[in-house]
Formats: sequence, C-alpha cells, structure tokens
Amino acid sequence: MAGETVLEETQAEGVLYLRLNRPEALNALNDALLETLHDRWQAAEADQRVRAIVVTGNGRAFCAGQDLKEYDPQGDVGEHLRRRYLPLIRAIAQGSKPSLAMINGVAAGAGMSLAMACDLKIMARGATLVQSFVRIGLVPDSGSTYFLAQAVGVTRALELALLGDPIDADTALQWGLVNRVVESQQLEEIAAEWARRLAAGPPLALSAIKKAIRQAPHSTLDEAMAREVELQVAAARSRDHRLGLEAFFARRAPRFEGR
Ligand code: LHQ
Repeated sequence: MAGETVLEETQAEGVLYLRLNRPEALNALNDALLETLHDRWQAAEADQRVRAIVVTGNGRAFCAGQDLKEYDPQGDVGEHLRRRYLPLIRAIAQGSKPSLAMINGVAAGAGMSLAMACDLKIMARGATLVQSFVRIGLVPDSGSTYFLAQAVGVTRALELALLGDPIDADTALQWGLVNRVVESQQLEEIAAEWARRLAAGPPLALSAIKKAIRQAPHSTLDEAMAREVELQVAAARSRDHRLGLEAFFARRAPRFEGR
C-alpha cells in the first residue's frame, strides 16, 4: 500500500520480512518508520507463527540512519533516542526470535546499528557500512559502540567510529561484522534459504541459544556453563527435543513445534 513505511510480508512458513520502505530517502528513519518497525517487531515477537524475522531495505539502500530532514537537533534528542530507538534495538537483540539483516545497500549511522543488532547478517557485495555519525559531529548510538566493539574489537571499532569511512562488503566480512557476502542477484535467494532454515529450527532452543551466546561475553566460564545447564535442562524437557530424537533415529528431518 502506498505510504507504508515498512512493508510486511510472510514468505515461506514462519518467515516474516520487514522491508524498510522510504527508498527516496534511502530508508532514513523518521518517526513513522521507527514506530511502525517497533510495532511490527513486537507483534512478531508475540505471534507464534513467526519463527524468523528478516529486515531489509526497499530500493538501493538498507538504511541511511536517522532522517536528518525530519530531525530537530534543538529538540530533546535523548528522549527521541530513548523512546524511538532503544526499545527497537532491544526488541531485536533481546527478543526470542532469530533475526537476519539482509543488507542490500548502504547501512549508515543508526541504520548500521539496526543491521548490527540482528543475529545474522548477509550483505550484498556492492553494499557498504558506515559509522557516519562523526561526519556530522555526532557519536555512535543505538548500540553501535556495543555491537562494534564486540564484533571487531576496540581497535577496529575506534577506526570505524573515529574516521567514519565506509567499509565495503569484503572488509566487513573479513572483520567479522557480517556472516556472508553474496552477489546482489543472489541476496534474496540466499537470505531466504537461511531464514527458512531458522524458521524450521526448534524455536525454544533457538531462543535459548541466542540468549546464551549474547550473554556469554559478559560472563565468566563458570557463569556461562551454569547458564548452559539451566537452558539445557529446559530444552531437554521440550517436546521438540523428543521430536528431534525421533527424527534422528528415523533418519528423517524433524518437524519442530515450538513446545
Ligand atoms: C537522506 C539521508 C538521511 C534524510 C540520505 N536523512 N535524507 C538518532 C537520533 C538522534 C540524533 C541523531 O542521530 C541519530 C542516529 C543517526 O542515525 S545519526 C546519522 C544519520 N545518518 C547519516 O548521517 C547518513 C547521511 N547520509 C549519507 O551519508 C549518505 O546519504 C549515504 C552514505 C547514506 C549514501 O550516500 P549516496 O549513495 O551518495 O546518496 P545521497 O547522499 O546522494 O542520498 C540520496 C538521497 O537520500 C538524497 O536526497 P535527494 O533528495 O538529494 O536525492 C539524500 O538527501 C537522502 N538521504 N541520507 N539520513
């Protein structure tokens, strides 16, 4: 429908696509888009039929960050970030469903933060990532300092954030910012394949894996192992574990139910 800032589409079974849809502004984040994206993400979290979420951009960009034409630097920027950005980034990184950023084109500023918040990232060869904040006298926000320092370490995070130069897909892959780089023509197909696999996975186990891996860097070995035990006890009790075992012994693919 015309005027929709986020296009929602269910592809395959359990795969929800959220496509940022302001191509004329390189999918820059205005209030309407931010609110819609957060609403859709929350709805997806609550909807048991959704088992994997793909976020991507319509047109030539993934997302150019905050819409600088609809932003008041004299306004309450803190409130804007706390209200519009932080809940969205939390929903993505801390939500229970696996997410995949399909980076079709440039991801700049908070647009890069949005991509980095996702669990998996597949990037088109011609796309770029840019911590553009410093170019306009700002600092990385929406989790960028956190995700960057975790993904590439402090040395490279400082280079990205202090210089604000775009990096190409091969560099992003080499540095560990993304999982795969593919030719543009193959992006939709390969991302769809990963998303289908995520959606066919055991939802309770996927959620637990996401939680454990995301908390691991902040834990001691003993804390991480204690968390693993707790999550494993719950997973072992699930019906999906039983279905997984049955399928293993019958030498066929399991059909997980999410309970
Ligand atoms: C845009 C934008 C844009 C509006 C391109 N807004 N129109 C959160 C809240 C509180 C405080 C502020 O910060 C934040 C977080 C942030 O995200 S701050 C960082 C905001 N983003 C940026 O600084 C990136 C600005 N954009 C760019 O640097 C370039 O446009 C990139 C590198 C993304 C792409 O470059 P090109 O491929 O050369 O495209 P372009 O610059 O020619 O842009 C195409 C059109 O898109 C153009 O409009 P026009 O009407 O002239 O065709 C741009 O004005 C528009 N556009 N980014 N963020």
